Formats: sequence, structure tokens, C-alpha cells
Amino acid sequence: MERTFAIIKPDAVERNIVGKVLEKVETAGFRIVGMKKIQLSKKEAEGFYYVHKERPFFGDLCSFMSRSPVVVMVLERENAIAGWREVMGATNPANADAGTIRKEFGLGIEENTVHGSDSPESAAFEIPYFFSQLELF
Ligand code: 3AN
Repeated sequence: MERTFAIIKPDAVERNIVGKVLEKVETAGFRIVGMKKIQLSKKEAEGFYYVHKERPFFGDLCSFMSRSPVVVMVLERENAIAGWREVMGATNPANADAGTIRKEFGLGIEENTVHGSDSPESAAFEIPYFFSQLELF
């Protein structure tokens, strides 16, 4: 069993499609180990995305991620990290495979509905950024 970190981003929470995303999560066999709705400050978004700090879209991305609430989750399954990225689809919804969350719900390369850790190292940073051990079941 492996754990990954996921976010249902502001574009999805604003459109009231959290349930539709969660249906994809559970249909793909993930167990929700932790979940909460929060609103990130700009500083918290910058800390989360620090690996992207040199990228040209960093400022816009952090503004987007802090403009309204998100749902953060820890998901567990075999091969959870790669598996969740498959369920999400490609970063740009235009390039995402049919049936993926980003293909069905993504609005664009930035407002792409969901986040998922891209490696075990990322998951090991991201999970404790948002959750204490006491919040994971
Ligand atoms: P992924 O989320 O697929 O791992 P990353 O890690 O390359 O993609 O990018 C992190 C986030 O930054 C994306 N989820 C998306 O919201 C945003 N992003 C990535 N590339 C661009 C871009 N070219 N323009 C605007 N936003 C972008």
C-alpha cells in the first residue's frame, strides 16, 4: 500500500463538483485516509509549490490556489502515486486521455481541477504539509 497527496482545486470547489471528483477517487479504488476543506493563504500556496518558484507561472498559480477553498486529501491504494496521476490525466486538459478527471472537468492548464504528488519524495513533503498523523485514518 502506498499513500499520495491530492487536492481538489479552487476551480472545482467553486463549480460544486467535489462529489464528482470524489466519485472518481473511490471508483479508482482509493481509500480516503484524510480529507478536509481549507483555504490556503498566498504564503501557504507559495510554500507548497516552492519547487516551481522559478517558473513563469508561479505567481499566477499561487494566486489561483489561494483565491477560494480547496479540498485536501491523503489517498491510499497500491501504486497510489502513479495511479492517481493516471486518474487525473495530463496537466493540460486538452492533452488528457478520455475518462480522466482533467479531461472531463479541467478548464485549462492552470485551472486543472486536481493535484497529485508526482513522486514518493513529493508525497513525503506534501502529506505532512497539510495533515498531522492524528488526522490520518
Ligand atoms: P502537474 O500538476 O500535472 O504535476 P506541474 O507540477 O508541472 O503539473 O505544475 C503544477 C501546476 O502548475 C499545474 N497543476 C497547473 O495548475 C500549473 N501549471 C503547470 N504548467 C503551467 C503553465 N504552463 N501555465 C500555467 N499554469 C501551469
